[in-house]
Amino acid sequence: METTFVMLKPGVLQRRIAGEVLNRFEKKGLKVVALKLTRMSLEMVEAHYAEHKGRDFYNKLLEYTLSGPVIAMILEGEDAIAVVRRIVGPTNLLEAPAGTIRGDYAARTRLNIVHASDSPASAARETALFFRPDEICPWKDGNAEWF
Ligand code: 3AN
Repeated sequence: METTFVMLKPGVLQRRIAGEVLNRFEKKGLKVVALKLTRMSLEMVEAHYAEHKGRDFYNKLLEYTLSGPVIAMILEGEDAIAVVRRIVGPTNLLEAPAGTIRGDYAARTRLNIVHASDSPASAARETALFFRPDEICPWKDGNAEWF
């Protein structure tokens, strides 16, 4: 089992599609083990997007991420990091196929709806940035004995 970090960007609440986006992950069978609606601080956003500092889209990305509340979550499942990235779809708008979240909901690469960790190291770092250990709530899956 693996956990991954996902953040629904401010446009998701603006467009009232939070339930639909979360539903994509739940329907796949991923377990939500932590979930919160929160506003990121400037320090958090800078830490979260540190690898993009200096890129031409960096300032707008920061402003957009700070423009309203985000929904942060931790999802658990077998190969959760890769599975979630496949459900989310590629970063580039033109490469995101229909059927992925970005392919279905994003009209701009910068406003591409959802962030999902791309490696175990970033999942651990992003999880720690958003959640205290006592905010993570593991629960028993009734089907687990058949996995
Ligand atoms: P991903 O979110 O797929 O892991 P990253 O980490 O490369 O992609 O990019 C972080 C965020 O920066 C993206 N979600 C997107 O909002 C924005 N972004 C990335 N590349 C571009 C780009 N070429 N033009 C505009 N915005 C971008």
